[in-house]
Amino acid sequence: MHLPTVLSVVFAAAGVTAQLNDLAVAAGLKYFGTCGSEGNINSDTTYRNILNNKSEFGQLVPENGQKWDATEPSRGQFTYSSGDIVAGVAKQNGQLLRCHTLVWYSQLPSWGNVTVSGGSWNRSTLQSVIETHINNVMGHYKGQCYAWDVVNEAVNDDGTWRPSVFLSTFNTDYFAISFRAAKAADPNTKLYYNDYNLEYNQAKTDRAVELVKIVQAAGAPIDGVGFQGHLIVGSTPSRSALATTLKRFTALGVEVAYTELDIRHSSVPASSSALVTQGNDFANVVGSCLDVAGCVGVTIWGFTDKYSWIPQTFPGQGDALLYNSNFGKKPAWTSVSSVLAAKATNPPPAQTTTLATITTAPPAQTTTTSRPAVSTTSAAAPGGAQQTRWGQCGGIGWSGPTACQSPWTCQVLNPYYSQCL
Ligand code: 9MR
Repeated sequence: MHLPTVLSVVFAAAGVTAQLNDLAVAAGLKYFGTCGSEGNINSDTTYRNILNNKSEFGQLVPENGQKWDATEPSRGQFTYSSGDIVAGVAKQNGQLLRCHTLVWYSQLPSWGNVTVSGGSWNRSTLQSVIETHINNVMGHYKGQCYAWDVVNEAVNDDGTWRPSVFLSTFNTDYFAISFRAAKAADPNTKLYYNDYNLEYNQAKTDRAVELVKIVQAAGAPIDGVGFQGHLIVGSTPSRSALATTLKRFTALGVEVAYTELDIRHSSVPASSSALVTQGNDFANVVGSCLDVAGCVGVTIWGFTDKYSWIPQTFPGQGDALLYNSNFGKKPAWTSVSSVLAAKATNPPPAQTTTLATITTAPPAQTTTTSRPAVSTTSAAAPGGAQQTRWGQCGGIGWSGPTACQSPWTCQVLNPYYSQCL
């Protein structure tokens, strides 16, 4: 039987679907989400229907609609027609909304002959422009955003501060200015610093750690750091290395999340073995989030290879997502669902005994009162216990029973999930 089908049977019996957000929540995350591409929502029904599915994606991010050039195309003139598209879908479906992004060197507007990036600003005038922008945009979405990317991509890959009108005007003071303005505009949303290539734990990561410390030392609020996760098949760090890097930030008292995950092939079409490697890479990233208390969720930067920013930016590369161009689920989808399912069915020993724990909430908050029919065997049972039909019996991170009740046998479906079939 095909794994998604197997998982569907198991989780349907337990009261949840084997879809990514349901599995992620069952595994203890707040969400599994995707960005939504404004242009395709009303033109592609298949795309829209998948995006609408809260069991698959419990959180959405506007891909472009909330950026500065979209929201304040003329100075002091605000428009939300694009930003409201994805926000509206999330609202309609009861999905969380991640909001993206406020102070970024890119996608800045042209304001006649006075551009944000090219204008001759002093501290006072540019601070007023930043505060006006943040106040208006966050004001419009007040109460709707689980989190906001307040400052985006302020560090170069070599660990130096990225040049921008903000850096040249304020040096690093613009971080605290932006986070303070954000707190004033919407005190109840999580305020994030968001960047790519933090995953490699090198000079750029060191500088991002410093950024968080700078904001904190200024007495300004910062709640989270977003690891964008624009990664490359075969060059993605291991699960444990990724977890180590995430923990550098949670040690500072902020939460972390993967915010724009995609893992691209260096050349397409990908071979079948490259598709498997891609699946393992995705599982390592998602698994690292599961391994770190304080990693709240994973967002992929689009779900279908049909629509992705990558081929335009990296010609000849791509196919970086979980669904192919025909909306078929790729091996990477199976790997992600498996690593989530493994955690959902294998909560820490002190917390539970059966699959019933996955029906309502993260393991720490649940009880073990029902649905013994799904799995009568303790997930953390001592040696000798035998798993029932459909139950997990192996896989990376699994510490429960590895034998199956007769006549079922333990079959390896992938490195993360073996099952009694
Ligand atoms: O996916 C976005 C693409 O449609 C835009 O053309 C591009 C413009 O800069 O931005 C892309 O999204 C970026 C995100 O906002 C910030 N991190 C990097 C993403 C990929 O470039």
